[in-house]
Amino acid sequence: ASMLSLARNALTTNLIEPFYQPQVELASGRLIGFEALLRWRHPRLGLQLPGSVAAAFEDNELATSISDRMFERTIADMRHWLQAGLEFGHVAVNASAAEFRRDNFAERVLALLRAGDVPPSRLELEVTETVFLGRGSELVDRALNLLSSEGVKIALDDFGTGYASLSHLKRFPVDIIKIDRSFIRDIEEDPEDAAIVSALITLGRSLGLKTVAEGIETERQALCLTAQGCTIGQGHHFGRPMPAALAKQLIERWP
Ligand code: G
Ligand code: G
Ligand code: MN
Ligand code: NA
Repeated sequence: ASMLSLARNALTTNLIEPFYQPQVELASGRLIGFEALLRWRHPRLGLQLPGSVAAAFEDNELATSISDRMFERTIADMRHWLQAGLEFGHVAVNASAAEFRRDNFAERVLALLRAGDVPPSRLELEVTETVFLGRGSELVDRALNLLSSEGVKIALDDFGTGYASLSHLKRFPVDIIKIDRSFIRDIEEDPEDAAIVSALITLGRSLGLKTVAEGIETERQALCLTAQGCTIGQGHHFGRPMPAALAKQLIERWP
């Protein structure tokens, strides 16, 4: 069967789900939220990463269904955690440029939050700078401003690897910048990476933004970033992406 028909089938059989990766406040070690990452439990091939559904994302209708599924699931999980009295912070969900250009994307997300009784401030949207480029940018502008005015937080993902036009930070309602893991990997050995990361942290602080360092794999990287004043860390050092049930246990047990 083609990847498309497999993906269609995965949707109808509920095999596409968010995994949750913890985000930690570096200064205190507190758990402050999660990034939701799409995973597909393939019946024969096992757990698949988002790349494996890339073909499905090319198909408009299917991409919309997958996106809807991710928002439905993450909002349902947040609702469940809130009802259980668990303080999980926020959940960050990735949204592609195509998703933002869909009719009523913002309205649909806000309606799901309302229906689930989840405060919009619990949701973060991770976008890359490609959402600002090309055709349909008025739609993106509108969607971002509507979401932001309702309290949804906006994070710029993979910051520093794309166009990184600083005017985007001024023109759009950005709350958080995520420093790409390609800069973090060699931060202790490579003075250029260290300098770039330090500049991004300073930039974020001056603009009143939170900075998330991605792909932290060692204690030493975490310490180095904390010393530089980075606010939030994410990476295998703190935890790998995990199913909702395990994320719930993590919230309950985090020191
Ligand atoms: O999850 P990694 O584990 O492999 O994620 C790979 C890429 O897929 C990341 O760049 C991430 O932004 C993207 N991604 C993960 N989950 C989603 C999702 O639910 N929607 C979209 N649009 N992108 C996602
Ligand atoms: O592009 P985006 O930042 O949304 O995607 C995050 C990607 O980074 C996912 O594929 C996720 O599985 C991966 N990831 C998360 N933490 C780490 C880490 O500590 N090391 C590495 N190599 N990858 C990570
Ligand atoms: Mn991301
Ligand atoms: Na990223």
